[in-house]
Amino acid sequence: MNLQSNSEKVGISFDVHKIREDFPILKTKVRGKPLVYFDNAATTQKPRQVIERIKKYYEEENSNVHRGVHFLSEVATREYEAARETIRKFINAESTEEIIFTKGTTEAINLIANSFGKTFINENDEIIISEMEHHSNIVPWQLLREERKAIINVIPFDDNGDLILDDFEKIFNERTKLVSIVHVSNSLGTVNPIKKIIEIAHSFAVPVLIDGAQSIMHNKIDVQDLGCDFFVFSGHKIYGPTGIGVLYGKRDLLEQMKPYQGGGDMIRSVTFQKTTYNDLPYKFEAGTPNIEGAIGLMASIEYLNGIGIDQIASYENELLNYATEKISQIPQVKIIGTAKEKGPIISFVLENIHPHDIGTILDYEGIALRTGHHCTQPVMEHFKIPATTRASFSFYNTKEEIDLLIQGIQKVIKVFS
Ligand code: C6P
Repeated sequence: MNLQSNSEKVGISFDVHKIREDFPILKTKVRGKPLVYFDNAATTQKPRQVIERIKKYYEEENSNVHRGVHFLSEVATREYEAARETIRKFINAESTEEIIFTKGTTEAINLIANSFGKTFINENDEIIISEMEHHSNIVPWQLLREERKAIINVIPFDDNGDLILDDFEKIFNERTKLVSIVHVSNSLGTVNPIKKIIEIAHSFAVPVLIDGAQSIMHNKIDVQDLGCDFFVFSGHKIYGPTGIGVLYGKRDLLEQMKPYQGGGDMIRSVTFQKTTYNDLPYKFEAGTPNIEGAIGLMASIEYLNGIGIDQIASYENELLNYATEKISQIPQVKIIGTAKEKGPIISFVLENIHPHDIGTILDYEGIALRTGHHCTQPVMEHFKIPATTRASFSFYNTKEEIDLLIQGIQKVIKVFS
């Protein structure tokens, strides 16, 4: 099927076929078939604007930051800090001091578990997470639990994938120190009511960390409006490079927290007797940072701003509804994750066919999706399944591609029947 045939337009300025032209990799052929990329929750593809910005950095600006008085170091520092300001604006943080560059979501959560943990969490203190967390928002707390003898409380979800919040207030007590919760589940697609969760946690004076790895690219995030204390995300899931991510934290908390790692940039002065630390945000950025990554991430955010996050959200929602309707018509398919509010993610299982077989056959059709437990083994345990097949959509996907997926699933069923 010619993916360029039907023009799908949402609003006046969103033309998916024009947008696809910005993503060189979408022209790839997989075994002679056009690539259908539905693994966007794992990582998104990069527009030419990001690729070219990184090339420009290495061809014209490459230098270390905050270290030299020479021209190139000043240019690199200016661009690196411009990236921080772009991110600040994008999520509406109050100040760039609250924007810390990390390797990604995982490192940002580990930073908080280590630093906030060592500063505020002691024996028998409690942390609340949910049953649908990614391993990156479970294991760092377990490591802390081992070290500090802390307690982890888990909010359950129901069989649709909606959090059960009826008893949420009852989990809190004077030893509760943090709620750490995913905004959009990567394996169920559930959009959690984080504003309500934050409000409840704050009524007990407990700070909240939001794992925004799967929400930052689909929805407008306003950290001041949400009122969250920490918000973390990865650059590679928002059309930017790998190896860069962001930790937003409220200034008063970050100021109280101990440094995460020691080294260059995070110090003010060092003697063998005593070291004093740099101001925010540098206190948490030890060593030469990922300069190229920050600049590439700035380019990806500028690109998204050019399209408009609301247009993106509305188009991706349309894709989700279309795909859900089509997939639901196949009797052998069971969708895992039918929450009231969902991001553009569909996990499913097919009766008696292992997801890895589904993934392999679909790969021969040129369709890239993810099979496995998606680093959410407790979610699989909830449904008593080993794995799911997951299709996750981006604004560069089309309804024609979803039709190809449906044909692919029907082929899988035929092969195994
Ligand atoms: N989920 C997926 O295919 P990193 O790897 O640090 O960029 O992101 C970790 C992470 C944390 N939280 C959520 C909700 C996530 O979805 C992810 C990454 C990928 O679903 C890789 S497992």
